[in-house]
Amino acid sequence: MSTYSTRASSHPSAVARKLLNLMESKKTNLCASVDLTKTADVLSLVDKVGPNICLVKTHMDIVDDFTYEGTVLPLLELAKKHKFMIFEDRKFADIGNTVKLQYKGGVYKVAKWADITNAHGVTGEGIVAGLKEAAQESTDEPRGLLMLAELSSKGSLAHGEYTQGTVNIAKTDKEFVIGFIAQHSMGGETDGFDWLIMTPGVGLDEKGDSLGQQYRTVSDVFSTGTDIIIVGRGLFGKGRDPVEQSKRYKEAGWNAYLKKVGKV
Ligand code: BMP
Repeated sequence: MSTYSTRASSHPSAVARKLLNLMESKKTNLCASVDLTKTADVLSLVDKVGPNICLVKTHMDIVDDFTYEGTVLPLLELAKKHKFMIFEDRKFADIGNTVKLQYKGGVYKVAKWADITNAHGVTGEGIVAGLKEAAQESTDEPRGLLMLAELSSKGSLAHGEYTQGTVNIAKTDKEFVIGFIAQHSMGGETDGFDWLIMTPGVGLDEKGDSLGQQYRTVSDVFSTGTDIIIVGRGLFGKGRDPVEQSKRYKEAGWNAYLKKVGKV
């Protein structure tokens, strides 16, 4: 198992290289999922957890008072201040031409500001090509895509043949597709791929929620191939102190990583 910095030195994606280097220098593989509905709350949470994370994951379509100037620009400032990257969890799932329009335009213009976004494989490989065209037409900055190979929620249909089909779609673009939202490693090493595995559904205190979410522990997800843990309510849920919790998950994630690469 290679270290993040070794992987950074040879990764074909500029986004992945930047993220892996950031993880090594900040000693964190924690992605904060900031699922809050007011811009002020999003920004305040991000400012608190910023020192302990490598990535902020947003769902901008839940932010009631979203504007580019009021929400995105201050978030980009915080990204500079605390050195983290941004992942809009948009879960695109349409034909290539439509996702191209959705990623580039509309209210959110995700391609303009998010380093990373994600997509389902259900519509086939045109989704990768469409999103890539949108990225190239929107910005000179590097952009990366994660495919949703598996989901954390109870009863998810994304397993077996579906997951394998999604992996095959990811293989169509080695530079733009940087990895997966998944619960396990998706292999690929023998074919020369070095995919980042980002795993949501991580929680140290609860087993799930009332709407089908299922939580696994940090050490459990690292034992099955995770590179980055995605934590939402574990950081900001009722009664929790986000600063304390982000330190706790950062430490748990980093220790699990060190163990995996044989450094402890
Ligand atoms: P929480 O840690 O509060 O359960 O939040 C998990 C976050 O990860 C949510 O934003 C959710 O949309 C996302 N997510 C998930 O929970 N499971 C998946 O399989 C894929 C996701 O994107």
